[in-house]
Amino acid sequence: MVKTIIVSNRLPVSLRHRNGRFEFKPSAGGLATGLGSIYKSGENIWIGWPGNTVEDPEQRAEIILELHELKMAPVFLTKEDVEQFYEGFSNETLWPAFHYFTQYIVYNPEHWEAYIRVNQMFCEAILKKAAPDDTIWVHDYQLLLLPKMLREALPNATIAFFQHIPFPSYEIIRMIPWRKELLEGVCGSDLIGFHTYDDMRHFLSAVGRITGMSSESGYIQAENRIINVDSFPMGIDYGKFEKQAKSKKTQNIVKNFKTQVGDVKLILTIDRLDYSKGIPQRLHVFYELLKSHKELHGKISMIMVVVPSRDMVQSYKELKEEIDLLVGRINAEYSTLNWIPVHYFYRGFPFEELSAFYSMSDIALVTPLRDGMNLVCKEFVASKTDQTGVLILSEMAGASKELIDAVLVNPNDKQGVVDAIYQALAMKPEEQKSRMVSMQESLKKYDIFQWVKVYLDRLEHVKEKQAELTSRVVDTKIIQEIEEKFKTASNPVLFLDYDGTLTGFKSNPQDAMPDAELKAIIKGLSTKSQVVIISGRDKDTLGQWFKGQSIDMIAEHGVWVKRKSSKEGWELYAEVDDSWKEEIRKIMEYYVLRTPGAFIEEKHHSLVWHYRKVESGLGDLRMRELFSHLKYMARGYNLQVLEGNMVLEIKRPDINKGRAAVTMMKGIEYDFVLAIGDDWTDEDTFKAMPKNAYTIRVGYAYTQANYNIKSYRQVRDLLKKLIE
Ligand code: GDG
Repeated sequence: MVKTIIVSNRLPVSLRHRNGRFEFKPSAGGLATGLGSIYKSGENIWIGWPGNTVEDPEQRAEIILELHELKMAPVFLTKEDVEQFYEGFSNETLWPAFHYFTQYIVYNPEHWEAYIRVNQMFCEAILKKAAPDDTIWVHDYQLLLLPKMLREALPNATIAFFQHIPFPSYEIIRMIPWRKELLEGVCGSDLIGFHTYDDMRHFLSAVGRITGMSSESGYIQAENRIINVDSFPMGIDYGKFEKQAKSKKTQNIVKNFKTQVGDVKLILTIDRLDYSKGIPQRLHVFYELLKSHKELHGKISMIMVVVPSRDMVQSYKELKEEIDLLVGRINAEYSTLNWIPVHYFYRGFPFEELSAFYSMSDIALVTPLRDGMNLVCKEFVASKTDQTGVLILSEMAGASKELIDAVLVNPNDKQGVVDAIYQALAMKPEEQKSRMVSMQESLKKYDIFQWVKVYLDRLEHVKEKQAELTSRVVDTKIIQEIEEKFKTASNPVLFLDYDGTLTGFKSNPQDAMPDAELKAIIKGLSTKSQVVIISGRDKDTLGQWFKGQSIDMIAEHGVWVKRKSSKEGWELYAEVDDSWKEEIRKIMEYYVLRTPGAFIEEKHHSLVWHYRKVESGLGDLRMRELFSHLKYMARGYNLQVLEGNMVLEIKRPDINKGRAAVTMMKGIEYDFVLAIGDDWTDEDTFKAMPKNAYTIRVGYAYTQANYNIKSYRQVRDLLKKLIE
């Protein structure tokens, strides 16, 4: 049976040493709850690091057995792995880069080596458990290389990746020396998920620029499959927080806590210790609030929970000291005998006490400088079962895209946040309620269970889409069939497009001339069959490149034809009316002037605007602009504007490769027809072919052709077979 393997750096349990023995403490995190129904069922399993080092082989064996009972399998990391892979590359390179803290990025090749090594260890641990068709769902930035490693070992597996932290702009990613390997690593997946649309947009742009793979509508076109990239904002276990807040236990804690803090308005902040969370900035805001609003003294307190995290890393140690100092300063300056401005805790709390904090607070101040999603703000909203309270939320948290009824703030705007707190303190109960109700409705609907479901449904959908495309891929059986039919045919014909089909693309189109191998293939084919090169190229270039070959040629998408039998040379297949060219050329020239690297190619029946050599992104932008400009002009002249591979072409609509191919075949009985092409202009050829023809599109795009083939290299291999 096909099983699902969940993989994350940390298992949903923590291994602790206690009096020479080990014990496991389950994690109460949202992800662990959400995925519980998945990894606990059937043969499924969760693979990851248990969070502690174990050197003794006997103890390791014991742990493996115990975890097996919990449907988990461990990856054991050594102290060195933890230092270099986890604290090093993951938390000192990727974490700061992905959260836009470029000043903290450490570029250490040894850490990078450890990152590769540990990703490989994860891969090996998975391969011990995985069958070829299993589903493997990899989580987060510590394992960016893993999807590709898995793909190489298990080409047919379903591999999904979800990143819990932001994905930054290309400008940041490009700073990391190992950016290409990291992106290619993730692209081993079938589905790549992020919390927000901005993250996915940044990822797609980085993939396009750094790996060269293009994408359309969230689908990356990889060499042999499509990869879907999408946004899946993660939810919480809403019911659990709501139920706990209402429980007797929590309400008793609330009563007790309230007596202790006294009759004050409470502002709650809860974070892991991390510079991305903006904790010192928040303390500066609170200081400013107390300084500028003396009337609030004695009437408002902050509960600040900072959960210890990564405190072995230098920048975190410094952050802890900064927070300690700031809290000390505020309390020293403003405390009275019966009022403490900041109740500060550097530790975690049991769930029922956390719930009490959420439930009793009037304001949650969630102001990270950058956060992938932020679950604390969602948990606060779910816990406010009496629908009072105000959420102040940073625009830099992924959650702000969903919780638009929060009071949204820019965490760098100190006065703005001070004002937001003041606004929250003055907010009427009706307004609090209407904002709260609307946020609660949304969080209830898109909870963690829904998130898992939507993600896995999408994964299934991608696999179906891939299957549709691969069912048409030319395999050895089809190659054999084509070979047999070709070799027994008495009157075969081959229609072969040139660029992208018989040869790769060059940044200068004139450099893509046929090499010796291609010339030999064409020569070989032409002794056994009629060969028609059917291209958008101009007739002079084609004529020169295939001089002396015994073939037919169709140039400029069917304007010109040269028969091998005819002594006349090139014949005009279509009436050329180029009265429109002057005006259109002027427009195109204007776009060339504004776009370094762009140039115009003039053909008899068309004008082509090339942007292959233009800075990536800019070329696309200008092409879209030119497209809409030309579309408007084209109507008046009855012309057609077509988007090709890094080109925009404007031409008469009745001239196309299909029409030329049909004219060429008229009156001749062929018993074998093969047409191969790589772009939209070849779709006209495919459509025009007789029913029994073999039609093949290069690349994995949707097509009218019967089959797809990977690249021009495979086309050459196929053609070589025909002349063997
Ligand atoms: C990463 C991304 C993204 C906190 N204090 C206590 C406690 N917590 C729990 C909260 C919450 C979790 O920790 C913190 O989650 P966040 O989402 O706020 O932040 P990260 O840890 O940075 O998580 C983040 C997340 O992944 C999910 O994709 O949202 O952007 O950085 O669930 O409740 N739990 C208990 N006691 C505490 O004192 N029991």
